[in-house]
Amino acid sequence: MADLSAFPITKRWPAKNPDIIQLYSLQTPNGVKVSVALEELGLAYEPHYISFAANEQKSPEFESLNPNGRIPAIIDPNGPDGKPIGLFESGAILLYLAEKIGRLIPADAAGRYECIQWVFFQMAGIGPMLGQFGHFYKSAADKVANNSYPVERYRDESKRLLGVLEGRLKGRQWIMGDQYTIADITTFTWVRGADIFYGGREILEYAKFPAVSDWLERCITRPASARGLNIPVKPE
Ligand SMILES: N[C@@H](CCC(=O)N[C@@H](CS)C(=O)NCC(=O)O)C(=O)O
Repeated sequence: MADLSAFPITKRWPAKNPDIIQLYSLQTPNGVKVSVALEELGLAYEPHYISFAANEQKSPEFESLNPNGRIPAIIDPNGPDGKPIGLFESGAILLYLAEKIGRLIPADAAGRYECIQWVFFQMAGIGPMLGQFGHFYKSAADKVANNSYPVERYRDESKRLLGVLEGRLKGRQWIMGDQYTIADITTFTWVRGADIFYGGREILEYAKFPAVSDWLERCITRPASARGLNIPVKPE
């Protein structure tokens, strides 16, 4: 049985089965990226619900794994050289999981870098911009009641990025063409999130991005991806 005692997070969220991947997460756009990938890869894992309501992501135990105090994070008891590894940052986790199994990422070097390029495009663009849009449009709407500037700024930048994605997806089934990859997973979770969490579908004019809308539908109806969107479940 794997020894995870070097990871203080396991004291607060004990592993029932320390031999499988431990996931610390919540059903947010960044959180579900990892459960979707784990489901798609068919890997065994144990999800732990990190409560934002209780600010658990800022607890010393959680921050022992991710000093940035944000979900998602994982421990893989069977990391490189068979040793346990802890990881945070959803893009790094997706890349690690895809390369561990050799799926959800193109096998050839050029395709691999192209895929990583689109993962970075999401991590540095789509995620932060749609996230700021959601903050000002929904979460902090009362704070900007007399100032339309932040909403307009992030709305316009989000729409511009959706336009870039539209161009990429036109004539393609997935971001990398025929293969569903971590580039799709990291991106669709945010395009979905801006709609369902922030109610942004109309103001971001999704109707003007038909290739994005069709692709989003293809992503969320994949059985494994659909399962991952509902993990982790809030404990009773
Ligand atoms: N770049 C990070 C961002 C992670 C992130 O912002 N997670 C949010 C949830 S989607 C979070 O934990 N927020 C809680 C907080 O900021 O206290 C990643 O992709 O993993």
